[in-house]
Amino acid sequence: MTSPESATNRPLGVAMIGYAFMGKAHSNAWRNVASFFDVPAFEQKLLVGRDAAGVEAAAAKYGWAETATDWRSVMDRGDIDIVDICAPGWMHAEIAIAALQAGKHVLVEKPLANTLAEAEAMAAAAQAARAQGVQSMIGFNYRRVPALALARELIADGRVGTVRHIRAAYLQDWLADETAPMSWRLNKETAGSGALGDIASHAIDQVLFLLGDRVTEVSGRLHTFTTRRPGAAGMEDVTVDDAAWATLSLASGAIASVEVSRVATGRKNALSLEIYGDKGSLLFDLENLNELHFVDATAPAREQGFRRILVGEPEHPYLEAWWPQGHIIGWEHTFTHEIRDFLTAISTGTPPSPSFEDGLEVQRILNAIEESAAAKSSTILLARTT
Ligand code: SOE
Repeated sequence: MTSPESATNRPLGVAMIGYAFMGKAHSNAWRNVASFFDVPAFEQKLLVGRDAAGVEAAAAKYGWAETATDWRSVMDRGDIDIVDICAPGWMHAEIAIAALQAGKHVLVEKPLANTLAEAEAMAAAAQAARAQGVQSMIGFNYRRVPALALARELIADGRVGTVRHIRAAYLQDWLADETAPMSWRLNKETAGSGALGDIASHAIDQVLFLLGDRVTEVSGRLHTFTTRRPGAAGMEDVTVDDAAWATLSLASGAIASVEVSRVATGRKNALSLEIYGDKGSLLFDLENLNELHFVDATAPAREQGFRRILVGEPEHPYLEAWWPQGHIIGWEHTFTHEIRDFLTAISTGTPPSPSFEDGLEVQRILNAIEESAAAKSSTILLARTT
């Protein structure tokens, strides 16, 4: 099983499955990436969605050459080398495993899957495909915020010393209105979980990414504030959480608190991270994503205090490719960086990060939070996997 493009040296053919919010964000990235970064040649060949008229309209808008209504048709096409999965979580495992087995490189949106069993099957398929030169990556796009990539570098360079604790919060309010309608995101069958899988997955991935650490113990709590919402069939049961809390113990001895909500009135898309070490600390807030606040506790006491780093220099991660210094970027650029890293990994044959195994690790932690919450006040020990 070798990827087909290597035989002919033609541009990589890309198919995207799903064209809603994430499909739009990824399409924008596919359209822009080659204008800013040196990436291997590729073509936006095919957009797949179940509704023929909807997918055609989206393809015309987002620059995809053709459309299809059945994702299975992608797997036999010799001109498709990359499958980008932006469909809802309940479809991830089946599509990703089929694509990997057909020798296609796969990028999949987070969370990896809706269940631990599906995530395990996906990680196993990714491992088998990798041995054949077929790459896979999970789209935790916030790893590609330049300020967070810089924070990771500063932590790795020892600039905050030994990290003692980290606060990760991801707060939104699109469900604060109790009359907001039912959707697939509020049903356990289709979404797997609520705020937990949707946004705690990001917060937990950041803890692992920033610290390069491993979670050993989890204690969690989940809550659903509005248990019934208007749906197509009248009032329907909400079967996922509105908000989740967890404390995580890390192998290094650090402790993380994670707090996520989709009913935090006034908060729109507020991912914040605070990292406290014995030599310094870092603060990040997605609502000001070009800023990182850093205190260097080794400086003389009378000079200490948080200083604001405007992450807009060509020396900062990813930024050399964009604008002259100080000309800042936005949320959508994180997806461009993600596609750039994925394409680079394919062309160099280097497995990209975060891998499906990284996605599985996040899924294990999400699962442990659910188990701990269900058991009320228990702590779940996570088995060492590597
Ligand atoms: C919706 O809650 C959502 O779009 C998530 O699904 C994304 O992953 C996050 O980036 C923003 O919020």
